Amino acid sequence: MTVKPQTSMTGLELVDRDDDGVDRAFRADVLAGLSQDQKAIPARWFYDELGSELFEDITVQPEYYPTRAETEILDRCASEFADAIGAGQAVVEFGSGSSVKTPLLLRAIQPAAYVPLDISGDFLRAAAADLSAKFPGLPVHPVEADFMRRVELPAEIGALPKLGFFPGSTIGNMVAPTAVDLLRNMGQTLGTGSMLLIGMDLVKDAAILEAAYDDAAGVTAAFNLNLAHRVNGELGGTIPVDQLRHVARWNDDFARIEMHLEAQCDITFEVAGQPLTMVEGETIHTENSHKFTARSANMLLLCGGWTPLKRWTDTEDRFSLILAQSTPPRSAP
Ligand code: AVI
Repeated sequence: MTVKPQTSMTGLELVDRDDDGVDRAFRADVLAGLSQDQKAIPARWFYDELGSELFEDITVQPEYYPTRAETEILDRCASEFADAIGAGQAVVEFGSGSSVKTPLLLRAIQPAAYVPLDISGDFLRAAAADLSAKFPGLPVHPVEADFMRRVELPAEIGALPKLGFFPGSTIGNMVAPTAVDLLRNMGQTLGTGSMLLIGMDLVKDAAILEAAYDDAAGVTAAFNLNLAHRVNGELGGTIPVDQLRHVARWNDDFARIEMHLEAQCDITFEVAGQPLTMVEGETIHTENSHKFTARSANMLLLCGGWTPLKRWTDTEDRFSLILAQSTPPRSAP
């Protein structure tokens, strides 16, 4: 089974294809992105089957600490999660939780129901079956939906208190307006007074961050370059992929790691019949991974309608999990 990060920024299952079988949204995003001054392709297109497998490989690379750090928090602080959250919650996971993280949380807090939300029905069914097998008495209600929008939750959990779970720091892959929209939609999906447990990666030394996104084994490079291969394979592209190189660099002004594909010489190519050029050193921007401080994380949550309640970090202070509560809308300070 392929694994993808817990987000709807991943491969879409309900694909709108033209008569030649081309994914219209992929083509539109790529052509629009490559016609900008700073060429760009949205990160959601990383996750075809190979991209999802490469992402899974990234998470076990020695330099890529976020998955291990977040898992350590969930494991080490289980009793604190139980105290802060309490039993009897309907846990609504944004993205289907096939990873080890979800069982750690469910074991810690003894929920009344589990609702995985995912746009990909296959992932959803696999994750739901996996969780049902691990927690035999727990009602599991999978919902196939794009959680970037407001989602109607199953009637069976209507009366239960709700805890949203959004691990992985996928929120960091969004620019601020998109992240705020998502947080607001999560609040509408779960209801005022609900809680959210969200993973957010922390600002740290640039060298550690750049290594995490440019591992020595070259897995992240392969993940990034796979996007160009995907454009060639699916959109009739002629990008000379061997003349692109993976670049991961820390942008201090925006507190984010940026991934780019950089032309190593002047190149010309076509995508979907469109002629394109890149001069040596020019890049295609493929991903942002924002990193947070305690304050910037709180500010983002507040902008999205969530009041931070409690924060946990791993023993090396690399990654945070924040518990927040959906705040009633207010018109005055
Ligand atoms: C999915 N997301 C949280 C990963 C991250 O760390 O930003 C995606 C990733 N890109 C390269 N490595 C990992």
